Amino acid sequence: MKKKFVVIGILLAFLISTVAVTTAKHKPDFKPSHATDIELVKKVTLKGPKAKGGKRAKQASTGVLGELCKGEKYAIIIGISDYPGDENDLRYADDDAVDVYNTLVNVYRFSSDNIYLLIDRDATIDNITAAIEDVKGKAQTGDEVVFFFSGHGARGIADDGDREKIDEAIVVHDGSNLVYLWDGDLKQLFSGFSTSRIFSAFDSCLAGGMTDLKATGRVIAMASTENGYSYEIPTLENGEFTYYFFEQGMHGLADNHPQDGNVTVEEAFDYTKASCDLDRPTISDSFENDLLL
Ligand SMILES: [Ca+2]
Ligand SMILES: [Ca+2]
Ligand SMILES: [Ca+2]
Ligand SMILES: [Ca+2]
Repeated sequence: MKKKFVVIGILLAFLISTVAVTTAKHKPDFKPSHATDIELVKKVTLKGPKAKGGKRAKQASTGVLGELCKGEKYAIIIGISDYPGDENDLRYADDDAVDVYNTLVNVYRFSSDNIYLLIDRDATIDNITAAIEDVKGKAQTGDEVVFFFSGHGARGIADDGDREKIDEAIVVHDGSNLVYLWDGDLKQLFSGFSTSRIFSAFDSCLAGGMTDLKATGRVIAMASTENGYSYEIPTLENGEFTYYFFEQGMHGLADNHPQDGNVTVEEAFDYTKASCDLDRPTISDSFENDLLL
């Protein structure tokens, strides 16, 4: 938790816990796939200050605004700093989730009624799958769905319905143990949506493995390559990717292609890629032209 925002954080947590959280009505029956040779790949919390600099990269943004969302906007936001036990805890993944929540509500005018915010102890496999099924039941053609995860990643050999030799997972929990939600499982959970307008973002190690969620109309932004680490930076009080994408980029700093008062997902990605020193963000963009949330 950020020290200077603790009071605000407590207030916000109170508000969220009393009014804003939409709880899933679905009774989940989803079980993640069995896997072997699992290797937990922990997000790295930087010890010292971050190096200066940045790189120019090939732009993801075309500068042309794609079709706008004319329907409802839904989001599932997950951030896990406090995993069961003390071995695997992070510092800023919970802050990442709160910042993404605030960005969607304040910048992109999402209704808090349509946001499932699952932080720490609430980010159980059952709550996550129930939230996805809930949104799947609600979202109509033309509606928009955002899925965000900040926490650890893992790799392993999973029976998750695809033909990959090595699978990547996001790491969640069931209240007492770590639970691995594999790329093939997520692909299955995200199949059958009525809308193709789905943006997902992963601030975790090995996030690049989540390109498996690719489908027409979707954009997937990932903090790292399929083999790379992701980092959280104390001076930024966030994961590096989340900070540049949501905290800076989407709050206006990425608005340059064109500078029109809107920050598209592709603009935010370009800004993030150029700004990150440690993360190596990757994108899978199957949305025609630029996606404005
Ligand atoms: Ca813990
Ligand atoms: Ca897989
Ligand atoms: Ca713009
Ligand atoms: Ca695009």
